[in-house]
Amino acid sequence: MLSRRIFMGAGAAVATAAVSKVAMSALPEPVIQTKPDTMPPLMPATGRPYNPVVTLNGWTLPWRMKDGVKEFHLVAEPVVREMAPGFNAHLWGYNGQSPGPTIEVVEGDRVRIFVTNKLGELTSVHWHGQRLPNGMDGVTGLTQPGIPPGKTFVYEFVARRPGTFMYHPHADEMVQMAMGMMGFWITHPKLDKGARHPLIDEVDRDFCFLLNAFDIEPGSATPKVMTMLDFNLWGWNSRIYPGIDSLHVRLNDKVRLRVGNLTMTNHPIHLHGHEFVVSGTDGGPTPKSSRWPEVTADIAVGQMRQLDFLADEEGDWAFHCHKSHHTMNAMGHGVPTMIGVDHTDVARKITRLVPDYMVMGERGMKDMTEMEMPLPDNTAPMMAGTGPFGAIGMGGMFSVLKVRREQKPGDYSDPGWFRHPPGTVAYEFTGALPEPARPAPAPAAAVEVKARKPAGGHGNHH
Ligand SMILES: [Cu+2]
Repeated sequence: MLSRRIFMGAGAAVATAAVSKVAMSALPEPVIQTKPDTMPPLMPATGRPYNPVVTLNGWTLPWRMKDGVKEFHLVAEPVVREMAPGFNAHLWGYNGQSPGPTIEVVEGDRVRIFVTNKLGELTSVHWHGQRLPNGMDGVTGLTQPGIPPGKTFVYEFVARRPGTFMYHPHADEMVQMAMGMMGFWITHPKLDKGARHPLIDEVDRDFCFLLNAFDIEPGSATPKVMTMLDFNLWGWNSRIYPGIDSLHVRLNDKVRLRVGNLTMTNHPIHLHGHEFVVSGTDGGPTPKSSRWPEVTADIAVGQMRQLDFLADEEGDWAFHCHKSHHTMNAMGHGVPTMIGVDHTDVARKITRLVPDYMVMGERGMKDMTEMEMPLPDNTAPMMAGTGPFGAIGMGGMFSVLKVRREQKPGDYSDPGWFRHPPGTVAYEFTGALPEPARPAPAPAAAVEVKARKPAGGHGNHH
């Protein structure tokens, strides 16, 4: 539950005649979120108006206005994040979740962020991509001392240019980012009533999420923080499919997707059924003359891409990272390829010696999605998700864009699976075939039939 305690009254109007207003005013009470659901957009009740974003499996941090300044309170702390149903990770984050809440402000806003450190070590917050005074840039040792455990620091600056930004620690960041400390920041353009920004088009739906990666052994809950490349969980906002919510839009909506990458590799993010343009980066909106249609945007490490498109095709459209290993959950990388190897006989012999031996991937790996395999407690299956036609067989960085004619403006609820008009679904050919189709035979010769029991790596399938 989002405990949206109202800030008014928190300070009970202390007379602040001669004392520093920041030092003496009570902190805004921190707002904590404990659920990983996608929260509806937070309509601004105070400050300049703007069209809010929707954070996938996340939320926007409420603020209080104090003498014309927008005040936020971030709390860096250990959190339990449900990454997918049945799988909880012990991460570090902000205000109850990893990633932290999205911060939304308007160009020209003066912003004050209180950051309380409830971790056992120093932290800081770097406001990735912002124009700000150097001493507010959040680099421990370089622009400020680290925030000691138990202490609260104050950052204050004017959100000078509109765009999409991120925040993350610049203190022991290998560990703190591997543990899930990051968040989104949106600075909406300041517009006079009825005015249009030359480069930032108005959209009907505006979604944002961060790409992140974890290395958590099957059966455990805490990430291995030394991992550099061989992560086994590829997430969007610290969720993995089928834990990532689908994105629900109305037919002919103008849609914006803001995607930031705080992993250690690039992610080609691919949308089915539509073309988008890259309308912005963390450097700001792109000139219109520089935009061309794409269906995949490669998002490099430390980058943000803002993708705009018209949702003019009804259906359930896959939306995913195009690196096929990033649409899988924890698995054993040490598994040999068994496609085409007929090991019926050898498996029988092995089973006499190793009773729990399981023949893997003889026809490909898809069998894994339908197999009832015993998994250690607190482990997400490698490939999962069920659609209207059966197992989807995906994990990791995968979701679905649902475009519906009947979706109401401003309604973000799940419309269910698409009901395809008759005659528009791929179907089986039932006429006569020139030759009967047979499963591919095993290659006759030169096959190394060496059955190894998958082990090592983060192998959890036996
Ligand atoms: Cu990827």
